[in-house]
Amino acid sequence: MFIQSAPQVPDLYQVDQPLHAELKRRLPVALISALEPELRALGQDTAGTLLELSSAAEASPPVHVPYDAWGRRVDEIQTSAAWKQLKAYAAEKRLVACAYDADLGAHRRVAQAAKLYLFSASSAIYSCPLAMTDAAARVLLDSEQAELRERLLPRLLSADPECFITSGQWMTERPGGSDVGRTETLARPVLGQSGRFTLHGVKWFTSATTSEMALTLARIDDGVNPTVNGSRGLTLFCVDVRRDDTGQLEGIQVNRLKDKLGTRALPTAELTLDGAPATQIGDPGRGVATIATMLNVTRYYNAVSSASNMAKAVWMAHDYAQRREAFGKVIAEHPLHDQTLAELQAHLHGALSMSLEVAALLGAVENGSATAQEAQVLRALVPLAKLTLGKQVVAVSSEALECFGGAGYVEDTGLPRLLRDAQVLPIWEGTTNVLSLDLLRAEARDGAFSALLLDLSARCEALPEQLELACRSALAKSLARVGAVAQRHANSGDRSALERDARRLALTLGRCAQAVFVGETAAQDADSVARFNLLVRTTLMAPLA
Ligand code: MFK
Repeated sequence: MFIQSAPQVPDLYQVDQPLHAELKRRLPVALISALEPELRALGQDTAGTLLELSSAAEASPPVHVPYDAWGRRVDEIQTSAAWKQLKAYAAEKRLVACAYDADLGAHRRVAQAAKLYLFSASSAIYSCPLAMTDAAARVLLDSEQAELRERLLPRLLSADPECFITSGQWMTERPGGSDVGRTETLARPVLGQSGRFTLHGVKWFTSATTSEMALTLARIDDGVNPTVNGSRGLTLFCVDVRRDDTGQLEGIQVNRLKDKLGTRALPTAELTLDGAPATQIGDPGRGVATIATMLNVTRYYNAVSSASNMAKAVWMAHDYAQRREAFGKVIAEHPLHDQTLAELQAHLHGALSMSLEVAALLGAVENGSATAQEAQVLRALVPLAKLTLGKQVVAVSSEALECFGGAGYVEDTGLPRLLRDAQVLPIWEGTTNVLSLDLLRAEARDGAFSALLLDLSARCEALPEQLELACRSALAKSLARVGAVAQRHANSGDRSALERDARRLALTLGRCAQAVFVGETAAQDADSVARFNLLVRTTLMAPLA
C-alpha cells in the first residue's frame, strides 16, 4: 500500500539561501557573525519548538467567558498555554527590544527583520501583538508623556516574560474601517487630573485583545467646547487595560470574539468602552498624525510577515517536491514543476529584499543617521511594500498550495492555514486601495513617490552587467512608464483619473522596486542573477516573451 510522506517544515534559516545573500549584502561581517547563533537557533525552532507551539495554539483558539459561575461579569479572554508560551518566547528572544539596541546603530531594524522573518509564520501570528507593541514603544519614545514612557516602555521592551507586556492598537469602529475620521468614541476629562480621560464608545475590531494596554483614537468631549468632526477632531490616547477590585475589566466590556477566516489563535474582539481609563498622547486633534508613526511600524511588520509566510509556503513546497513521486520520478525533477518552484523562490526573494530595504531605511531614520532623501523614500516605501507584499503573499501561498495537489485543500494536513493566514495581510493595516491612495498623499505632502521613483531609476541604471540585458531593459522601461503616467496625471490635473490609476501605478512600482533590490544583491551572489531574471520575466515582461 502506498502512503505519501507528509511535507516537513524545514529549518527555515538553513534552507533560505535568499536570506543569507541579503544579510551578506546588507550587514557588516562582524554583525552577521554576532547574529548567527540567534538566527540558527530560531531556524531550528521553526522546525521544532515553534512548530509545536503554533500548532497547539491553533488547535486551542481563544474563548470569551463573559460571566463567572456566579453571574458576575468578568469578560475573560482565555488563551491557550501555547499562546502564552509564544509570548514568553518573544520576550526572551527580544524580538521587539532588539530594534531599540543603540549599539546596532542603523542596522537595528535589519537585524530585527531577519529574526521576525523566521519567527512570524511559525508563531501562529504572535507577530501581530509584537507589531503593535513595537509600534506603541516607538510612539511613547517620541512622545512628551514622561509618566507613560517611564512606566510602560521598560515593560514593552523587557526580556523577562514576567515583566513583558504587549499593546493593542484599537483603530477600527463600526462607521469607518479605513475612514478613521468617522470615529465615534468620546474622551471625557477626569476632573482635576490633567491629561487623564475616560473613553466611551465601541471598538469594532481589536486584535491581541489580551494586551495590557492599547493606543486608540477618540474625540475630546469636555462638556464646554463643541466636539470637532472628522479626523482633525481626533486625539490619541493610551488605555490601561486593568481589572478593578471585583475582577471586572475597568470601563471595558468584551462584546464577543470575531470568527475569522484565519489567524485563529489570535484573539480579536469587539469592545464597548464605558469609562475606560486613558491618558492623552500628543496634541488634541493630532491623533491621526500621531498614530501614523504607529501605522508605519505595523506596516513594516506586515511586510516582513508577508515575506515570512511566503518563505514557509515556498520551502514546504520545495521539501515536498523531493518526496512526492509522480509519472516515474520525484516532482522536483519534472521541468515544469521545477520552473514553478524557481518562480516562487524568485518572488520570495523579491518580497524579502523589499522588506529588508524598508528595515534598512527605518533603522537609519530611527538611528538619526538617514539623509532627508532617505526619509522621503521611506515615507513612500512603507505603504508600497505593505501593499505589494500583501497581494503577493496571497498569490504565492495559493500557488504553493497547488504544489501539494489535493492535500493542499484538506484541512488536517495543516496546509490550508497557509492561505487563510495570508489573506489578512492585504487587509489589515490599510487595504491595497487605501495604501495606493496613501502614496498619492505622500507625494502631495512630501514628494515621496517622486523621490522613490528617482532613487529606483538611478539604482536601475547601476545594476550589474551579469543580469540579462533584456530584463534590465524591461525594468528600466517599466520605471519610465510609471514616471510618464504619473507625469501625465500631474499635467492634466484630473484627480479622479489619477485615483483610478493609483493602484496600477503602485503595484507596477512595487514590482520594479523588488527587481532593483534583488538585482543589486546579484552583484555579490550568483544565485540572485537567475532570480532577478525570473522575477522580471514573470512580473514586468509578457510571461511568454
Ligand atoms: C504581522 C503584522 C501585524 C499587523 C498587526 C495589525 C493588527 C490590526 C490592528 C488594526 O488596527 S487594523 C486597522 C488599521 N487601520 C488602518 O490602517 C487605517 C487605514 N486608513 C488610513 O491609513 C487612512 O489613510 C487614514 C486614516 C490615515 C486617513 O485619515 P485622514 O485623516 O483622512 O488623513 P489625512 O488628513 O490625510 O492625514 C492626517 C495627518 O496624518 C496628515 O498629517 P498633517 O496633518 O501633518 O498634514 C498626514 O500627513 C498624516 N499621515 C497620514 N497617513 C500617514 C501620515 N503620516 C505619515 N505616514 C502615514 N502613513
